[in-house]
Amino acid sequence: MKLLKLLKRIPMWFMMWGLRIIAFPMMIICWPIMYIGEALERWKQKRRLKKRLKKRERKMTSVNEMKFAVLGPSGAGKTTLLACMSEEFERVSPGTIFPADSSTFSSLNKAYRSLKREADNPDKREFERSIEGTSMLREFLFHIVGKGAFLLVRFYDFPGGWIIPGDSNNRIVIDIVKGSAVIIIAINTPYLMEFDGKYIDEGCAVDEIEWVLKRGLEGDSNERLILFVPIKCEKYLATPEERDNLHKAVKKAFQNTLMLTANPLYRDRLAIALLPVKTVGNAEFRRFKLSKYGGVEREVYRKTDIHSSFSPVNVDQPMRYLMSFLLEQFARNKKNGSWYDKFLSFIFREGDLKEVAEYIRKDIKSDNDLSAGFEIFCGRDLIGFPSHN
Ligand SMILES: Nc1nc2c(ncn2[C@@H]2O[C@H](COP(=O)(O)OP(=O)(O)OP(=O)(O)O)[C@@H](O)[C@H]2O)c(=O)[nH]1
Ligand SMILES: [Mg+2]
Repeated sequence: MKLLKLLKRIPMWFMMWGLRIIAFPMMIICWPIMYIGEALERWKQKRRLKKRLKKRERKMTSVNEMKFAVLGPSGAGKTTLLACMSEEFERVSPGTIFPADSSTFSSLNKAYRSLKREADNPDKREFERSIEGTSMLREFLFHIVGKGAFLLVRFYDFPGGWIIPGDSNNRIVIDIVKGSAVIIIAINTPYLMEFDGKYIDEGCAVDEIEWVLKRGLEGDSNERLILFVPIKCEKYLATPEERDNLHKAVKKAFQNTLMLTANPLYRDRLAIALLPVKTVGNAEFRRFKLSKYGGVEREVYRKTDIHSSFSPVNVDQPMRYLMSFLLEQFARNKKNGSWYDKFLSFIFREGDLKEVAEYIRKDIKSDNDLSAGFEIFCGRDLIGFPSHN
């Protein structure tokens, strides 16, 4: 650079000394060299910046990859919930999420389709098991796509038996919870509500879930969203009184987790909400078929009407909550980024996810909407709701 500046000055010096006869030829020789040199330097700078941007992008991918997981015992309905959440969300808000690879959602689509087929079957009054249990850890990837930017979301489905503390895969579940910004707890509602919760240990595994949560949350300072999602709860959402009873039962069962909201270690970085959903809509719990040992052999569900069809309610909402939470985190990380990150983001016109966040929040239901029967226990602002709401 110093040499380039010198080349610019040499003809000027000759001009100042009155030696125009030398100054003009010097201009013709030095200035083109100077311009070529400067262009070369700019090109080198751009290459260096590009390299650094690539490095930064690598960092962004790992920083901005968000994870979530569903916890619940075997048969609670985790896979079904994941399938319905993504399908229903995609149906009501098309063009927002995209599978990151072609195989990602195919197994979930299959689960969704067989649930729908069973619900729509006009020849059967009883609603029977529609999918097989999960036998191994499955990972799913999708992108939330905004204007020139995207957020990679990874989520996990694993066999419910893995949450039992003695299980050899229990450590994997704890590690998944440790790495997940959002944890969904799938509550097998009939076990919580029937016979005053007599069979709660068989179908809800509250102690196991709270144990995994405790181990997964301790020792870090990350913000988390915990969503309690009661499923198979068509029967328990019919009237405001029944909804109230459901809320009371969830609060009583998971009181240890809810007590975290009073703990100064967690208070400001934890959002917890209760979102009961109807995944099927037209099948209600009837009774437990008991084994000869007195335990539950299976649940019996009946369609409300033989001609009724699959009619999920609010199944897109858990997806909206978790996405809104992840996008809120993404926006805050970006706002609190270094000046260098902001500068690069400006220079390269990096897109943002503001519009997609607005789109997702447009149809989000809060606990102000009494018909939804939702309750937000803490962390409204972390989810993206105004805190005074
Ligand atoms: N009636 C009714 N049945 C449901 C609902 N959701 C799931 N099921 C049934 O419950 C069964 C178990 O659901 P899964 O989604 O496989 O449960 P899971 O928690 O993934 O179980 P594992 O994979 O064994 O851990 C399915 O065969 C469905 O037929 C629901 O909302 N209502
Ligand atoms: Mg499963």
